[in-house]
Amino acid sequence: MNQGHPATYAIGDLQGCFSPFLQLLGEMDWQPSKDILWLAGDLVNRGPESHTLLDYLFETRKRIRIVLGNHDLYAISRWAGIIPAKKSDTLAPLLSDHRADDWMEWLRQSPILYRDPVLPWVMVHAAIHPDWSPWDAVGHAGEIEEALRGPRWRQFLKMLWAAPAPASWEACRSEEDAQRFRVAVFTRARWVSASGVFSWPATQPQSPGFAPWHRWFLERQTDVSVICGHWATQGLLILPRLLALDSGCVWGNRLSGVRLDSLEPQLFQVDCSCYAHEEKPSGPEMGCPSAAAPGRKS
Ligand SMILES: [Mn+2]
Repeated sequence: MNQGHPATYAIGDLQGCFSPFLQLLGEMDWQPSKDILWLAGDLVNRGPESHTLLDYLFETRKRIRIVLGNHDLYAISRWAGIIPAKKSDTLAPLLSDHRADDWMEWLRQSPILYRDPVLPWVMVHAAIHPDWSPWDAVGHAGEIEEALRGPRWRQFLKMLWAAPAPASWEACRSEEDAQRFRVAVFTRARWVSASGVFSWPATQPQSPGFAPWHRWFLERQTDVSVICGHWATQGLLILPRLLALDSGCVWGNRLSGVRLDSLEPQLFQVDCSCYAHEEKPSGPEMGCPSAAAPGRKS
């Protein structure tokens, strides 16, 4: 264990699955009074209990490090009234809660990239561009964070939704293109070519020459270790400098977490098969029991 550093754990995509989250915290023996928890983004949406989950995270936020995922940016945009609801959206109970403004303001101020001052890990939701050094990545993430926190944050979100992201940095023709590209890299990327052309929506490569972003990244950026989520169909991936933690809880697979301040990452998992349905998860009638936040009335 890392002497003098609090016990630190990281968990993959929660997507509003509050009851497996509490179960996993129990398996880890996570103590909010002294331990730290990292969450790799996509905290909300698709699952049934985004509101209960955000309530818990907001109340324990001093012990929690988060990065924003594509679903979190979507939720902020829905809350701000910038985009209409998608069919698969499960955010209604969250958005109608009287505490929603506090929760969503907290998300809006949250980072896209988290770099720990002590532990050697950098956390993003989806990916880092294979050609971006850690310093470059911090700068690109900072451009997004500044826009989201700044006075023109609504215009920024509207702009993000107004046009698709260019497929490569070289194809960006304006600062708006560059912002759409940065957001897509950090929150949605999976497959990319050796020359840095991304295939945004794809969970499968669309042509030969594409590889998972981390294949090029780990080859080219040798000084950094990355924690990410987002890629449930790839599943849990533990490599020497990569922890890809989305093991598809909301799809009925597992919720995964690791202890980071040990010599080797130590894995914890809980079963989420109560979420396994033929249809996409759609509401609180799903099979998993709902859980109230400890110490609070739900
Ligand atoms: Mn995602």
